[in-house]
Amino acid sequence: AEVAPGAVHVPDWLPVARQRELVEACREWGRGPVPYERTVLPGGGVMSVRSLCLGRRWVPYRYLGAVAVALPEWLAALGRAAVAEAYGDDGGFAPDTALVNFYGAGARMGMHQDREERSAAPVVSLSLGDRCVFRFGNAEGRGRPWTDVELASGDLFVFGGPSRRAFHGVPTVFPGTADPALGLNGRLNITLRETGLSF
Ligand code: MD3
Ligand code: FE
Repeated sequence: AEVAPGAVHVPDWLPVARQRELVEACREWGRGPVPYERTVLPGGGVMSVRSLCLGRRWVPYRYLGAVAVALPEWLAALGRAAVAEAYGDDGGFAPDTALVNFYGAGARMGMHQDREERSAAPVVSLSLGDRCVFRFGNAEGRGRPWTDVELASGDLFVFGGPSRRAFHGVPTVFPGTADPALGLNGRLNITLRETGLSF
């Protein structure tokens, strides 16, 4: 479903077996040299989400060159397949970064824009585990109008074109709603991005 121009939601895109593999990969990355961490914002606020970055390193609000953990080619290929699924063509999508967000009990993400990437490429979002409310706003500011969409495990969302600059956030995660077969207590979101930065 096209929620707004360039914003395409594909519910239940990933089969459960693939979701399980992704959850296991997310666990494995967390045991590596770049653990999940709460981001401390320049104003002193601490995000409730725990994040990990593959490929580039992200600090608020920019990417750094040092690549501590490579972005696996199979994950980049999944991103290309995702763009092809949403738009009918992968458009040569070549992500160099995956940002993985973990939402434990009570975690949420305030309304924000993703402006660090120097590329017109879309962002691919994959959801795993607990269901949530994803709030998709407008490019002018944090306020209304917005559209609330429920995201469930296995859902794909691709944000390109005009939707790329829209404010968005995750106001609510519904605890205990993940398929028990996933063995995940909380919600994981993987976003694949082209930073457009070369180091
Ligand atoms: C719309 N993550 O990592 S994914 C983020 O579910 C982020 O963890 C949320 O917002 C999450 O920056 C939402 C959906 C998403 C990701 C990137 C976007 C929507 C976007 C970039 C531009 C517009
Ligand atoms: Fe975002």
